[in-house]
Amino acid sequence: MTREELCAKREEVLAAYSHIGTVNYCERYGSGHINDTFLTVSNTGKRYIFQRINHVVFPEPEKMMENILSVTEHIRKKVELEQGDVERATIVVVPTDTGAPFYRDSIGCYWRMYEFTERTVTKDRVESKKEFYQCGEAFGRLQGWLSDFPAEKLYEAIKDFHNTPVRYQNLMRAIEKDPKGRVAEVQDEINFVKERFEFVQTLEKAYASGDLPLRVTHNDTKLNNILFDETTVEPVCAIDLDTIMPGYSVNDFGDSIRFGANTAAEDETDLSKVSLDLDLYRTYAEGFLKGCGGKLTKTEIELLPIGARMMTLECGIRFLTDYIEGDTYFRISRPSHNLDRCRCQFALVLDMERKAEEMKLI
Ligand code: ADP
Ligand code: GN1
Ligand code: MG
Repeated sequence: MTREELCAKREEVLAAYSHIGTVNYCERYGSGHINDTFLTVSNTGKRYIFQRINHVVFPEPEKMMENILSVTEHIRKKVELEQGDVERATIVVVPTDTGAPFYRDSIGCYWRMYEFTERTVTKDRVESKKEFYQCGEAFGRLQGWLSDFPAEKLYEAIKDFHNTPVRYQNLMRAIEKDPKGRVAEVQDEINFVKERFEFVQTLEKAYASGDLPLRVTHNDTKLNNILFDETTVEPVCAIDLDTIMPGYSVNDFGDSIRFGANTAAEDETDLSKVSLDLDLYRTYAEGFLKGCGGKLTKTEIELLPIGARMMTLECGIRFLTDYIEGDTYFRISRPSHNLDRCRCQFALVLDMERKAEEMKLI
């Protein structure tokens, strides 16, 4: 959809939310790779997060929104018991004028609105150890709150989302098809993945043998999916609940490390800048374990460093697959963006391999 088409649709959809008042401002917001996010301000001065859900990535938005409603209700009950700030502890879905949690527009796209959690900020890079510790604590706490959520009630928003062997197979299929003729230029990256075939199976094997429990997890634990209080920099809530599904705790840990403990940005092209910051790794681990409140098993704790390596390798595999397939999944802002992101992830995997012993000791 072109920018103009998107803007035209936005008008149609906002008319379905007339109860919020007249919209005075609506502009692109945030740095997510999947949904189209807009910051919207009504004439009452109230702010909203307005999103077009990427329904190629999320094929059944109705069911995904049901997940979000039931998970946020569960979280609110937990926070109420802890006498916390219920209003700000989780995202709040704003219904349409007819009371629905989303709106389907005339060309079949899905849109939703959240209350903007005021006096909060999101961060794309770790600015202090303290805030990374708190990010770990917040994601750990979320896992604790969800530990008694009935997993069978959850719809699997993206099938095999963090099933790394399946991601590996998807890459092999993309290589075979080579729809854009890009395979020849990424032989080094393909070999890098193939050399790690055995490693890719680690967590699925641990699950199959009963060593690794399936839990209800967030599955997209990037730093910018935590809202921090703008003055105290305390974590206020975890957002982006689209992928809450059964998963492994070690992957929630791992994806935060992949993104936040990298000394470079996710798409850094100067690979000499890419490395694992062991100090940040330790800091996050401490926060996450505190947040989980003793709920992780001995095996899960032992597998935390594997989770970090797995999520980094898997994310690199996903970027590479998308590059080969012609950039249809992740939003890009330059032609080689997905390849740059892939190379950066693989450089980080290499550094994690070098630091495996230290990670284990921590
Ligand atoms: P994506 O799946 O594309 O990453 P997100 O749901 O993470 O979409 O939203 C994108 C950005 O919008 C977030 O990183 C955050 O900055 C902002 N955002 C989302 N929800 C809220 C909210 N309830 N209050 C304030 N900001 C929000
Ligand atoms: C996507 O939506 P966003 O930007 O928070 C992706 C994650 C990746 C991440 C890489 C639904 O997250 O799985 O790890 O990009 N989300 C989905 O930055 O695929
Ligand atoms: Mg996000």
